[in-house]
Order: sequence, then C-alpha cells, then structure tokens
Amino acid sequence: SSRPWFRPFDASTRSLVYGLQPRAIQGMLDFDYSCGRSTPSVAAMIYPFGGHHIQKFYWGTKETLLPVYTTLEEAVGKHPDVDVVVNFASSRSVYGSTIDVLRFKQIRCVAIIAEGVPERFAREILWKAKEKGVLIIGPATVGGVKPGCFKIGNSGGMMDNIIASKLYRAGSVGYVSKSGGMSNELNNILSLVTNGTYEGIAIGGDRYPGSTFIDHLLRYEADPECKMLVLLGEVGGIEEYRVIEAVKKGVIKKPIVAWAIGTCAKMFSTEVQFGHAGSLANSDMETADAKNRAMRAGGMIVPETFEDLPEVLRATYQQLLSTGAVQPRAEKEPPVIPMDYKWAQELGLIRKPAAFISTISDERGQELLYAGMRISDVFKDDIGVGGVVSLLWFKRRLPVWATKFVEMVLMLTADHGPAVSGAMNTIVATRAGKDLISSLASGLLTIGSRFGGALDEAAAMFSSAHDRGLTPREFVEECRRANKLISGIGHKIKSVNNPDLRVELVKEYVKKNFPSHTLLDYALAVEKVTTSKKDTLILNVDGCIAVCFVDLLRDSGAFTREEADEYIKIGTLNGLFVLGRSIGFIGHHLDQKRLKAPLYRHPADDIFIEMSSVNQPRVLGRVQ
Ligand code: Q5B
Repeated sequence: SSRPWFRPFDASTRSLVYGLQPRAIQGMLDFDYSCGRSTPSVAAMIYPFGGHHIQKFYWGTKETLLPVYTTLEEAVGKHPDVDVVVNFASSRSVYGSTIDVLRFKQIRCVAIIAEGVPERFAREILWKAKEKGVLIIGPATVGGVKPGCFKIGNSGGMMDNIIASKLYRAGSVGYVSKSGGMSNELNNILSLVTNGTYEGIAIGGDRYPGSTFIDHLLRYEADPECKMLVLLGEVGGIEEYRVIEAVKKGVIKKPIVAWAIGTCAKMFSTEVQFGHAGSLANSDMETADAKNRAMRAGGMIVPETFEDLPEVLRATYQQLLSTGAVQPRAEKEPPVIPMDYKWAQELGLIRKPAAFISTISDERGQELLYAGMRISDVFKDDIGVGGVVSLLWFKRRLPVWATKFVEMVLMLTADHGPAVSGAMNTIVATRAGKDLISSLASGLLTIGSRFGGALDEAAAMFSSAHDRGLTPREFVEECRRANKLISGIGHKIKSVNNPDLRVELVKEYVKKNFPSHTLLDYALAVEKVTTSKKDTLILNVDGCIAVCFVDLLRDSGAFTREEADEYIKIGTLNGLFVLGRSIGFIGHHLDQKRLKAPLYRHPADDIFIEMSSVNQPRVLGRVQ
C-alpha cells in the first residue's frame, strides 16, 4: 500500500466485506457517495455459501453491482486494490476467517465486528496480526470512521446522523474510544464544538482488543492532518496508563482531551460490570476515577465531569485556531442522498398505495392470526380443520355442525381408488419420475367439469332452477332442450342399484344436522326424474355435496343471501373436492414411490390407431 503507516484509510481505500451484510454495505456506499468518492469503498463480499453471484446496491441515485465470492483467494486475486477486510463473521467462525485473511500480504487492516469471540482466539489473532504488521480493529466493535474517506460497516449510524455530524468531510480531531455508541456521541459533540472528526476508532469492549488506545493515538500523533486527540476510556483495564506514559514521555505532544467513563461505579456498593466484557475494575487503578485523576496528572486535558467534556473540547480547539495550528476551512455541502424508502416511511414522510389487499391472515404480530383468531386459540377451542377452513375461506367461525360437515366432505372426497382420472394422472406422473408436487399438480389439473369439478356448476344450476320455481321435471327438460348435461348428475359406475355410500352418508348427516335442506330435497326430486330414464343418472357425490353446501350457505344464519350467492358465483365449492382429493393424490404418489413403480407406457394394443382419415398433403407442381 502507498499509504503511510499512520494512515490506514484514505479516500481511495477499498475493502472486502466478509459475510452477507447488505444493510451495512449500503450504509458504507451511501457514506462514500456523500464524501464525493468516485468509487465505492466496498469492492466485493465474501460468503462461502450459496455460490458466486452479484448483489445490487444504490450508488447515490443510481445502482451498482458488487460481486459475492465464495473464497478469499478469489476476492483478493480479483481486487488487488483492496487492503481492508471488514469481517462480519460470527463469533464461532471469526477466528478461522481472520487467520485466513492474514495469509494475504495485500490486506493491511482487518475490522472484527463479532461479539463474544473467545479471549484465547482474540489473543492468537492479535499475536499473528502483530507478527505480520496488520492492524486489527475489534473484536466486539462497530469499527470506526475516517470522515470524507472511509467508514467501517455500521459506524457513524444512519445517513441523517452522518450528515448531521459532518462525517462526509474531514475535521481535525482524532479520537479513540471503546464503545461504538459513544463514538457516535463524540462525532456529534465534535461537529458542534470543533471542526469535526478527523478519524474515530472504537477499539471494542473486550479485554483483549486487537489494537488499543495507544496504537491509534500514536497514529494520530504522527499524522500531520490530525491536530487534536481525544481519548474516551472507561472503567476496567489499564490501557489508559500506556497513553499517560506516552504523554509524560513526550511521545504524544498534540493536545489530548481525555475522559474515562464509569465514574458512577462508586455509587454502587458492589463491583459493577458495565456493558463491555472488559469494563470491570479489577483493582483501584482500573476505576474510572483513578484513571481520570492519573490522566489529569499526566498532562492530559480532563474535564471535571462528562457533561463538561464539550466545553473542554471547544476550548482546546479554539486554542488551536488561535495559534493557527488549525486553519478554518470553507464548508462544502454533501450531495443529497435519497432517503431509504423504509426509513422515510417510518418517519411518515411518504405514503404509497399498497399493491395487494389481504384480509384472511396476518403473521406480522407476535402470533399468527387466521381471520383475526390467534393460532393458539384455534387449538384451545379445538376448531378442527373444518374451523380453519371456515376462517380462511369464509372469514368467520361457523357452527360446529357446519365445520363438521366440511370435515366430513374432506374425508369423503379424500380418495376414490386408483382408477379415477385424477389418480391415474398422478400415478402416471409419479411413474415418469416426477416429484410429489408435480405429480399432485398433474392429478389436480385433471379435476374438471366431468370429474370432481362439477360442484360449482351443480350448485349454480340446481339453485337457479329451484329459485326460478321450475319443477324437477321442467328443469330436466330445460337442460335436455339446451343439450346440457346436469352437473352433479350421473356416475360412471354408481347407480340406483349400486348406490354411492358416500352420498348416502352426506344425505343422512345433512338431514339430521342441518337446520334446513331445501335444495337437497329439490336435487333428490330431480334425481328421481333422471334415474327413471337411466339408473346411472343418480345425484352424484359432487352434486350432493354442492346442493347441501348451498343449504348451509343459505340457512346457517352465518351468511347473508348476497354472501351465499357470491360464494357460489366465485367458485368456492370445487375447492372442497380439490382439498379433499389432494390427500388421496399424495397417497397415490407415495404409494407408487414405495412400490418403486417403473415408467408407465400404455400398451399400443389398447389404442386404436387409425390413420386413413388423415388428409394426405397434395403435391403441387412436378416432383422430380
Ligand atoms: N347423461 C359423470 O357419464 C358422467 C348426464 C346425462 C343428463 C347428466 C356424466 C356427466 C355431469 C358431470 C358430473 C361428476 C361423465 C361425477 C366424480 C367424482 C368421482 C368419480 C368416480 C370420484 C358419467 C349416458 C347417457 C347419455 C347422456 C346421459 C349422462 N350424464 N343426462 N345429465 N349429467 N355428469 N361429474 O356414465 O341418451 O344415452 O345419449 O358428465 O356431475 O367425478 O368415482 O369415477 O369420487 O372420483 O359415461 O365420483 O354423467 O355417461 O356420458 O355415457 O351418458 O346419460 O346424455 O344419454 P357416463 P354417458 P343418451 S362424480
């Protein structure tokens, strides 16, 4: 890298992000854009799973693509300009991935974001990185920010915060803190009382951070662009004392404002562990008060209280201005970055019409709701599958006799042997090697007006005839004159002499439990007429369920007449057969799989092939 040792980041820094962190990366790119960078600071991502691909990000008002590599080798090889890795790997995998990163000479700095990295691993990383001269920031840190140049991950907060704290351009104050949250506070204070942050690093709250206060303060001391230093220490550890030594020895000469957080610890009668793993005083000298005293005595500028910190910073900065050490610079306005849609919506700045309306279920809250009923209540009230169907199809709870009827229908229609056309198709598809969903779909797609899908039309035809006051005979005649088969009448194998027991069960249940069965009675009267012509023209299972469901819709008291008519019109009733028969089709698919049934080919002798009726193409002109 062509950068001096004390300046690991500048406006041309390029990084790799380890892990899939689209929000953090978008934050980094928005920051870059606000700084006026010509290229994004993130060159690529590394994610070992899911294969090599690309991801899309905003670059100002436009969009840009970033590659995702599965290996570090490839990423590093493809991007020789990269010298920083922002490692978002979890505490479990961060050790391995960081050691891997250290193999590449090109990488000069690694920021480790993960919390809870075992101390043994952190120390090993630290030792290996030192050996190779690689700067480690973290673990357990948000990272850091170099205004106008580069931002590590989520450092600096959201864009409105970055703009308010003027992080899009460099100030003159370099700070180091443990906490990322306090870094944001410092960015804010510095933008108000000085010309802003030059660079800010949060070293992380662990006992063994990869780099410590002194490492960064020595960099700031060496960097001519950094005019004033800030150390925000805290209770626990002794790293502040190394800075005191450097100040005492004159290694740090620039004005340094310092404060150790945690002075309130003395208000507690027992030992206090603050939020960070390392923020616990193991001896008197590790208390915040002792550190503040020692820092003051060592020649640092230490306020009386944290509340006085801004004033002390202001005074120190003013001093630098008055001596000319800091030259006032003209402010530049950052480019406007469009606000993220989600954020703008949260702030109530924009509104947008929803593309979809949904009124049956909601999974956004703590508990899944079916038509407003909590899933736990679905079980507490034991509403059964029939109750769930009534909630999700009709958006209401139906009486028990009705939900039991729904369940009865699903059970009755679940299967009718392998010979019916839908089951056949499922079986043939399974034997052709298709998966469960394809085989099921193949069977379901066979359900139609002749097979299983006659319910809706049966409901419409019977109720229309009944409502128009036609006698059963007049209805049958009307259909005959119109050359129309009556939906719900007729069966391939069932007849008066071989009755369909499913139909008998439905009739029995309905007559016993329904408040009325007007349309069923009408359909049975129609059946009398049709079976007098041909004994297979019975009220079939589709027809019987359909007319009974019309009775349910009309007379349960749960629906208005308009609602009942609408449910028939929008094709609800075939759903009952589709849902029930799916059980059987899945059964046939599994059965064939279990049997390891081979590919089915229909025997040619079962197909009458006749070609003589095919028109031969006429030969036009002369044939050579
Ligand atoms: N004729 C079901 O036909 C079937 C007539 C009719 C007036 C009618 C036929 C039909 C309406 C649709 C319907 C649901 C195709 C059936 C089901 C589920 C299943 C299946 C399973 C399961 C049967 C013979 C003579 C002809 C016709 C006349 C027939 N139907 N007249 N209205 N509806 N029904 N589908 O036996 O004078 O001799 O020329 O389309 O409700 O799918 O188990 O298999 O659970 O899986 O082949 O139960 O009825 O009778 O077509 O040879 O007709 O009767 O005009 O008169 P068939 P065809 P003609 S339940």
